[in-house]
Amino acid sequence: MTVYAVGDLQGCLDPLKCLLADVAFVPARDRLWLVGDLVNRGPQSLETLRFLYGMRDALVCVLGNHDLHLLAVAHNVERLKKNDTLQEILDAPDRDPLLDWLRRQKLLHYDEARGVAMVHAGIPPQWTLRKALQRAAEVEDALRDDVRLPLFLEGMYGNEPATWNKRLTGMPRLRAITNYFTRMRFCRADGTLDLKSKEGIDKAPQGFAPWFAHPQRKTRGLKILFGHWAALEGRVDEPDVWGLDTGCVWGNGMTLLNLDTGVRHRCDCDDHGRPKGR
Ligand SMILES: [Mn+2]
Repeated sequence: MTVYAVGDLQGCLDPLKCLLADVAFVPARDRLWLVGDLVNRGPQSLETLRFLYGMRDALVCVLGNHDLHLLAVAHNVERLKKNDTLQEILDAPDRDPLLDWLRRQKLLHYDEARGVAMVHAGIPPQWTLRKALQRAAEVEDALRDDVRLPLFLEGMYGNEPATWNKRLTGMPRLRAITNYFTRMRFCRADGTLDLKSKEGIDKAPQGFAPWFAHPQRKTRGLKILFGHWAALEGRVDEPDVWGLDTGCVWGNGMTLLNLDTGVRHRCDCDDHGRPKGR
């Protein structure tokens, strides 16, 4: 068995298929980890979800902001935005099993034997792994609860509270947790979020740094895989932090990491999220 991790798919199925063929991936034997944002913006969101669902026993997946947005739209608590490419999923005859599988995925995965964690956006500097796992479970529980699910999806939107406080309760608490795991890029050392900037590290807002760069970050030493931040182009200047979003949907590429060897495989993509020259 070989374990691979792939960056944000965003509805780009062909590059994923190319990469899996390149490494001769066998679902019955190997494992594929996904950093989330499986759908949206790209050309094949429905086909991507179906493909993953068909090999779900071989997957470990964490949810991204686009995945949560899909769930919110499907539960009629949010509308599609202009650039969303999710309508085909909403109209699909098999949408229910696909969406039900999606909402049972995690926000944070930790493989104790490998000492590797995976999250869509990041783990805020002020949280230990233990606290992060507990807080991810709070949101995961809400997603799995039929009664709480629509209330959570309706309340999860918004940038406040920008700063974590362990005495937060209710929806503000779940929103802060969700924003850390699925939307964070820049924050202050105390975890205060800036959710507006999407640029690279050289464009950090005054007083802010990438979540992984804070010297006092409590998860230092832990291997962490993440996606979400295409502007980094996979370059992270931290020994144990691996950025896998290389912007396939924006005409860059898709990255597949062999977790056993550390070798990165790449599929270059055109502006439509299709493999280039294949
Ligand atoms: Mn994202």
